[in-house]
Amino acid sequence: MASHAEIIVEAPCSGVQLIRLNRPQARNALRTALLGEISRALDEAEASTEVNAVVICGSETVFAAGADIKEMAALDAVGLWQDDRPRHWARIRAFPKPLIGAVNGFCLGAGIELAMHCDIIIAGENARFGQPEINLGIIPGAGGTQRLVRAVGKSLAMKMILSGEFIDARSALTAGLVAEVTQPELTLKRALELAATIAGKSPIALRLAKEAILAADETPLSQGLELERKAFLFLAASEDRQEGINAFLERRTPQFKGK
Ligand code: CO8
Repeated sequence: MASHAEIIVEAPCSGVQLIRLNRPQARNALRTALLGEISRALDEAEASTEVNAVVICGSETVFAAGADIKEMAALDAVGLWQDDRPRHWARIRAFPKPLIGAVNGFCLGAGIELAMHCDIIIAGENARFGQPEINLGIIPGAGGTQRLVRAVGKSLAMKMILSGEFIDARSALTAGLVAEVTQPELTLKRALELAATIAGKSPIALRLAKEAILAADETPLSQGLELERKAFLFLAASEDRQEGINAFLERRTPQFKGK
């Protein structure tokens, strides 16, 4: 694994790669260098046959406090236009393996946008989600206006983005932004457990399932159903499908190979 200054990339365990955001002095503010490190870690995770799922976490009290306001303040419109950030976000978005966010504490601005790039969010009771950009005279810039409305609906997304008010973990659960709420000390453990369960499934089926679910945001129902059908048929040619069915019939645990 390559060395990273602002994230900690742990050795894969049970098919799961853990990426810890590690910039505590700035509350894990996602400056461009940090986003670049996430992007490179995902390149490595994508290429590794040992990794079948990835978990991203922050600390016990902060997932990420947003973009780095000091860094962004120094950029004018041309600087922002030439910025590498959109490329890093696109990389995170295109990561084909399951990506799980373990969120404790503040998850704000670009932080909630990073969490929403995850396929599943597990939140601690102490999680606080917000898009406070309006307080800076700006709006979300890494997909917040689009992903939040899809995650929580129009009224709550409007309230959060127009007022800058935060919501707590329970409200995030009720709204559908997160999948589960746990005690803060168990958030990472639960995310890793869930990731290990997922990592034990067929890598090809996981990849196609993720692709089909994400396509739901981009396509009309008829096209989405067509995509699902094609993916379903494609899987009929995989060894993993045969292994899954055989294992069920033989009452044993399947050994998926991603073939
Ligand atoms: N960017 C840069 N530095 C930050 C950020 C941030 N987003 N958040 C915290 N820090 C720094 C603080 O400046 C402080 O540094 P220093 O010790 O050198 O003064 C250090 O982290 C600790 O911060 P606090 O003392 O505020 O820590 P608390 O634990 O009391 O509070 C909070 C934690 C609630 C997370 C608080 O720090 C906070 O409100 N942060 C900002 C949240 C925010 O507004 N996020 C949205 C950012 S905007 C965004 O994501 C989109 C693009 C932004 C472009 C801006 C162009 C002008």
